[in-house]
Order: sequence, then structure tokens, then C-alpha cells
Amino acid sequence: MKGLLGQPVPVVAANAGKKQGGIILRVANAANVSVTDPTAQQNREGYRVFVEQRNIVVSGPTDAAVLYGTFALLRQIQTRQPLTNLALTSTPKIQYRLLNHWDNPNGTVERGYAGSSIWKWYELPELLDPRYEDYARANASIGINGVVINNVNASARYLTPEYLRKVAALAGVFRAYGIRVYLSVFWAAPKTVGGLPTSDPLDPRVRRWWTDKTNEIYQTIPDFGGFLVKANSEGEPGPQDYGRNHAEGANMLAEALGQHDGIVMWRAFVYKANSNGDRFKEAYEEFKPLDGKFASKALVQVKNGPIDFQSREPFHPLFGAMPSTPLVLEVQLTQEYLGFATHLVYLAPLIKECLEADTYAKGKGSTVAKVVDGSLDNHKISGIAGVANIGSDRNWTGHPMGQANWYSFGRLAWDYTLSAETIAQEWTRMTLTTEPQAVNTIADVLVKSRDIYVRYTTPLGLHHIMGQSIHFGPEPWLSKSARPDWTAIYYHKADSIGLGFNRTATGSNALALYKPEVQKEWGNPQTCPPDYLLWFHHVPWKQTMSTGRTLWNEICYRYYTGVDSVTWMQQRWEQVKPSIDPVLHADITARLQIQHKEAIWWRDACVLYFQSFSRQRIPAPFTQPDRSLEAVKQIVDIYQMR
Ligand code: GCV
Repeated sequence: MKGLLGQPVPVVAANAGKKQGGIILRVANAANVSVTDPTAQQNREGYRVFVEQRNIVVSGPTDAAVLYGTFALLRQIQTRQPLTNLALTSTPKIQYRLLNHWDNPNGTVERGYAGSSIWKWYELPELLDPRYEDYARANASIGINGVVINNVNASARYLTPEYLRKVAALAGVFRAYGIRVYLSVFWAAPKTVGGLPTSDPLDPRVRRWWTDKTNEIYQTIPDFGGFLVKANSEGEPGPQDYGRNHAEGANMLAEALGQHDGIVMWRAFVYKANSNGDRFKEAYEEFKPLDGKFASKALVQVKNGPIDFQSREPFHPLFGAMPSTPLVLEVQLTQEYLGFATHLVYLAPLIKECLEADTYAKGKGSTVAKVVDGSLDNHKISGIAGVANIGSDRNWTGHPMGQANWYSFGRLAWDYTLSAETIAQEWTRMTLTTEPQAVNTIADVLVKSRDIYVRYTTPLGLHHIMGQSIHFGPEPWLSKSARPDWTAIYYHKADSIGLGFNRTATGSNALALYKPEVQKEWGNPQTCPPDYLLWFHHVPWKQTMSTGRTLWNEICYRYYTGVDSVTWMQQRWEQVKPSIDPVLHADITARLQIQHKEAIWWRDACVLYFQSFSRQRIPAPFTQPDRSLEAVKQIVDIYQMR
């Protein structure tokens, strides 16, 4: 308070006696707290901040609620909102609001672009890096209440007594900030750690092993949150290795959790190698038949879209298709397919686009948000997960603006009705500047940045045309890989006639996984939103679009104006220079230069490559790239050289 206001403000606990002119923190009886959400657990986290006589009272039914209320008050002050007649009331809409770290025991982070892992396993449990507390405080300030600390491509090592003590040390730091720890588990651990001959979930020895292990975890970490599982996906072991299904696997872990207050989050990110199939449909086909078969402590965690965190995906067809199962929405904050840490891409619009999508599961208005918060199907538990973009870099996220993605995830997990614009303004004021014009300019750039990225990389619903394995840069010509669905040509299907994946009834018919209202809109190229067009249709190059341009001209228009928009971002950033810390300003200026260079790389690679199919000129006023396709291919080869 002194830092923000220039003078100290007395802060007292409610039972410390009446003081005037200060802040009172009051853990009140739940009955005194005006909260509207029916879910008891969430009500426990809801807070009220109000004025009483000459004091500001922060009140809630639990310590955690008062903590969240305190951060709401700080936000109010830091963003310079009036405190007179202050009356803030808020309850989280989703119960489990988790970060998923893809951190490995050796300190690397899968798809991490902000240095190495912040967990120093070789120092724990004795040495506690002060950043653990900074991290916990930052998370609490945005309402995150749980962290899965290790990669879903999990090491069994975390289940050893040695590592559990380390995990317990982290849990000890996080506890005061209302944060529980969770572990990703390696399915074959009963064999590798437990010495059993099998990891079959129906084998009594395996069940006993997990129950004993879970009890041991709770002895070490009494408020342990539960397990996250990636099984039978991308080479990870799982129950299918023993002829069992995902529900049988999840239920075995739910049983091991027994009376402990923990959950199982079972990931639906599965796709078998199938050269005749459509990867889009695979998770649906495996999980939909299991609806109703999961234990009450098991949730199924579903990525926002059906493929894999592309820059824009239609919502995953499992949302709205598993009414008897609570579904956790998984979004990716680390920018695996959105420019790593060199591209400024604010993700709140992407997350909101998914949450606001209408599944029509129970008629109009059955949004993904209502599936996820449990209200559509009356689930008692609900969850949302963000794959963390945090690493050891001094600024936490590599790109300083990446912090806005961590921030906005937490804010949306708490209240998905907040607009991307509001959150951008809030974050900018709390992080960069409070100068009103600069705030508006920066928030405007943030809000438009994701669409701009889509334009210069994968416009009109193109997807999965990035560089092989590293997932950076363009490689639309990629035609050979270990699996067909890891190539680019599998997805864009460019030929002399046109471009795009026909997922209508005459093609893979993936559209049939959606409700009729969605099928109707997306199934017709005339009514399909242009942003999703090539996800569902193979469109002739000469076809006229709703914009009046042909497909080929529209593609060119988007790639070229996408690059121009990066120039616009650079100009806007230059305008706010007087309001920004000079070192930070210079850092972001340089990153925008890289972004501009790489946007041109994407544009040239894609228009030159697709031109070899369309056989048409680049339409005026745009001009043919000044390099050949072969020259651009070399950049990618060099980039991927080991
Ligand atoms: C953790 C994508 C990523 C993988 C990731 C996987 C997943 O395929 O490229 O690195 O693995 O998603 O979400 O499990």
C-alpha cells in the first residue's frame, strides 16, 4: 500500500479490534457473504470488498477468499479506479483454475520459450528459490488455485519418495496463496517405479500400488490436488496397452484417490496414426462412447480445438457431446504455434472465441463456457487449464507481453465474461503505464494481435502448415514425416483446383460431429465464417468469396495485409515510447522487428508455395516476393538444422 499510495495504510484482521481509516481483512461466516453462484466450493473463494464507516473491508468465507479480495482491492488501486463507495463482489465461475507446466526433471520445458524450468529439482527440498513465492503470489493475484508442476509426457520419478519431498516443499510455499499442487503421472509407473510386471488398471496389484502411492502422497502433501494423465497419446503408455479404455484407467486413479480431496484430469488429446482417417475426429470417436462411464472424481481435459492449439481452430466437437462428464478446457499459453517468444500475440481473444462458441448441445446459447463451468449439465465440479508460458527468464515469459497471456488466462478462468479489451487495459495499467492514451494504444494492439498473426501465417482456416517438429516458421510443402498427420499437405490439400480440407459429407465428414445448427452454418461455404473456411472446405482458387475477391486473391490479400499490420503494430509501439520504461520499450521494439521479418518469411513461403498450385499472379497492389520458393525453403532448412 505504501508503494502504491506513498503512505502506509493500517491493515488489520477483523478480530484485532476496530480501527478507523484502514483496511480490515475479515474472514466472515459464509452466510454473511453475498455470493450468487450455487457451487459451494466456488462460494468459498468469493469475496466482497466494501466501505464500512471509514474503513475498507475485505471479506470472504475463507482465507483464500480474503486473499482474492485483497488482490481485487490492489487491482482497483493500481489501475486507479475510485475507492469511494467501493463495492466489489465476485465469485469464480470455474472451480479448478490450473496452470499446467510441461516442465521436465532435467530442467527443460517442453515447448517452453522463456528459459528453463523455474523448479530447481537439484536444490529442493532444502533450498527454496524466492521466485517460488513470487510465482505463487502472481498466480493468486489472478485467481489461479492449482498447478500441475510437471510435463504430461511425464517422468515416473516424481512418484518416488525423494521427489515427493521436493514437491511437498513447493506445496508448502504455495499453500498460503491458495494454490494446490497436482502431478502428471506416467502410466507405466507401477512397472518402472513399483517393480510390478504390469500396469494394467484392472490388475489388483496395480490398483493396490496406486492406492498405496496416493496415500503416501497425501501423507507428504495433505492438500495434494490430484492427477493429470496423458495416456495412449503420442507414444505415451496407457490402459489401452492392456486392452482397457480411458474410463477404466481414469476410474482406477479415482478409486486410488478414495476419500482424499483430489481429482483426476484425463486428457482427450489422442489420435492414432491413421492415413485414411481424419485426425480431427479421433478424440471424439474414442471419448464420446465413454460418456457416463467416468467416476465422479474424473474429469476429461479437452484442448480448445480438435487438432492441436493452432492459431485458430473451431471449438473441439467433444464440447457439448459428453453431457455426463465434466470437461476441463485446456488452452495453451506457451506460444508453440503462435510465434514462440518473438511474436506479440495476446491470447485472450482466442480463449474467449472458444468459450463463447455455441455448441447448440441444449439449443441456442449452449456455449463452451457453459459446458466448462458445469452449468449446462449441472456438474458439481468444473475446471480450466492453461499450459504455462513461464520459465526462468528474468521477465518470466520470454516476450514481456507474454505476461499478458498468463494474466488474462487467470482472469478469464475466474470470470470468462470479462472482455479481452478490459483485461488488456487492466494488465497494461498494472504492468506498463497508466498514461490513458498509451493504455488505449497498447490495449488496441494487444486485442488485434492474434488476428494479425493468423493473417500472416494461416488465414482463412489454414492449419498445421508450420515447420516440422520445432513448430516454428512456415513449411507448407512438408510432405513426409513419421506420420501422415504430422505433414502439412495432409491438412491444406492444395492442388490445381483449390485449397482446404473437405470435412463435409463428401469428404471426411468431421462436420457431422457437431450439432445440426453448427453443421448447417459451417457446412455451406457461403455461410461458413471465412475464418474457418479451409478447415471444412476444399475451395476452388477462382471461387468468389463473400468479400468479393477470389480465394486466391483473398489469400494474398490476407498474407500481405497481415505483414502490413505488423508494421502498424511497430508504429503504434513507437508512439507510446514516452510512457514506457526505456529498457522494456527497446526490448519489445526489437522483438517487433523480428516479428516483422518473420511475418514476411511466412508470407513469402506461403504465397510462393500456394502459387505453384493456383498458377496465378499476385494481385495488385501487392507485388511478387523478391525471392524464389527455393530460397525461402532454404531458410526453413537452415532454421531446422541441428
Ligand atoms: C506435451 C503437441 C505438442 C507436444 C505436447 C502435446 C500434448 O503435440 O507438440 O509437445 O506434448 O501437444 O499436448 O500432449
